[in-house]
Amino acid sequence: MLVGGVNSPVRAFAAVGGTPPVIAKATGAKITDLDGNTYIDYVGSFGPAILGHAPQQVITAICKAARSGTSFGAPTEGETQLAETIAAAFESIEKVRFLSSGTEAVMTAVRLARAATGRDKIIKCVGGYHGHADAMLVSAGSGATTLGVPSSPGIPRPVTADTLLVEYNDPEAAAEAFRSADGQVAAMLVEPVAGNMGVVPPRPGYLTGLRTLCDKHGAILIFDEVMTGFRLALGGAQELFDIDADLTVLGKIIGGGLPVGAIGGPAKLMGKLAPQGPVYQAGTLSGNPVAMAAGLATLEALREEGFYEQLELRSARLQAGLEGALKDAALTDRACVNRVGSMLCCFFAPPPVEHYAAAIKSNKPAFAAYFHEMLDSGVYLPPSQFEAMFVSSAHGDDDIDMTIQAASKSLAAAAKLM
Ligand code: KE4
Repeated sequence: MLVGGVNSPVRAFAAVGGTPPVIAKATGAKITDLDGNTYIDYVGSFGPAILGHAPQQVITAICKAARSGTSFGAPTEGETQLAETIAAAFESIEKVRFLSSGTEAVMTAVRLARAATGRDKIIKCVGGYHGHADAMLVSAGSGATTLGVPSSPGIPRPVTADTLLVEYNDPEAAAEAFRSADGQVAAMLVEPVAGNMGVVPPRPGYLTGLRTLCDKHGAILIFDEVMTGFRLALGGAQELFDIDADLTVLGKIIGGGLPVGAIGGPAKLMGKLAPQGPVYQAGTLSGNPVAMAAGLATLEALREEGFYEQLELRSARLQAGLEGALKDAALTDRACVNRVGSMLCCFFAPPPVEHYAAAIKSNKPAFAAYFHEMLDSGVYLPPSQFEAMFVSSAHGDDDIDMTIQAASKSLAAAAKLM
């Protein structure tokens, strides 16, 4: 009945083969399929489940909010409270607009940047994923040009003509793109930690370099923190790397597992959005009270003393264990683990993996073999080399130990294909 059996392509296991289990329920770090098989889950709904699944405080908040009505199409207290909580965490955010997905939020941030600058061009990184709005679905054009061409049928070429592509972690490529389109660039849109090519951390100075380029060329720096926001720190990558974006895109964690997106930034810029300003943006379920309650309960838990320190310890232990398993499988010259905070991935590509060009050299059959061996061992990884594993506060030491044990066995299977 569903196209491809799913409602989002990555869930269909196309990158790893096989048929995805249908999940019946999830609690804490575990998910259980219809056949009763339980897995240690590192998908975490692709990011939202930083507290693990069905955390009591979030479920209680959802039930309480739902009993008062699920959606009104009118202002509520909860949306203001969540906006205040977000603004308190991000120095660069004075005003917030909620939407219902990260895609919508990116689309709006780009429209706002174009309106604010009167310019059309957007620079994004090859391998950066910012949702499925037409202008974002671009792949590198022919030759050395950075001009984006549609990466999906159904997108008119002119729609992507103003999207320029550069290599992530390549400051010179960004500088060249700004030079070649001098005076025409509305914004640089970047995942401050790339999480959609697998996990690729920013090289020292890269993000600061983008900040300087945007200031020099009068462009807006948009940090797509849909994945990193509240994941890497309360203030996301901006706190971790001590850099302020002009516009911040959020999603995933701020909805506590319910559909939410958000953009945030200085009042002067955000004030251009309707109804205060002329830049139109709207949504029936934007700021939905049940989603706001779920987000608030989630962020409250993240503010607890020591939350991120504990998550860092667990995540570092997992990385060390996976690296040890790679060493035992004699794969350290052909595979590596990249991690920033509680987002990580095991690349089946020679280290270091610092660019998309390196990430795509990954041995996909080896990853697929590793993925299925892990699944058979009760560990559910994101079903693609180009996704991030997420550790939650619900992942206990036993879960980490079991995962490491499973990896030792699974990597042996992968090694046969490398
Ligand atoms: P949504 O429209 O899926 O809520 O958000 C799009 C988006 C925007 N920006 C970043 C950095 C993102 O990672 C995403 C969505 N991430 C993917 C997984 N990498 C969602 C999973 C899926 O597409 O099913």
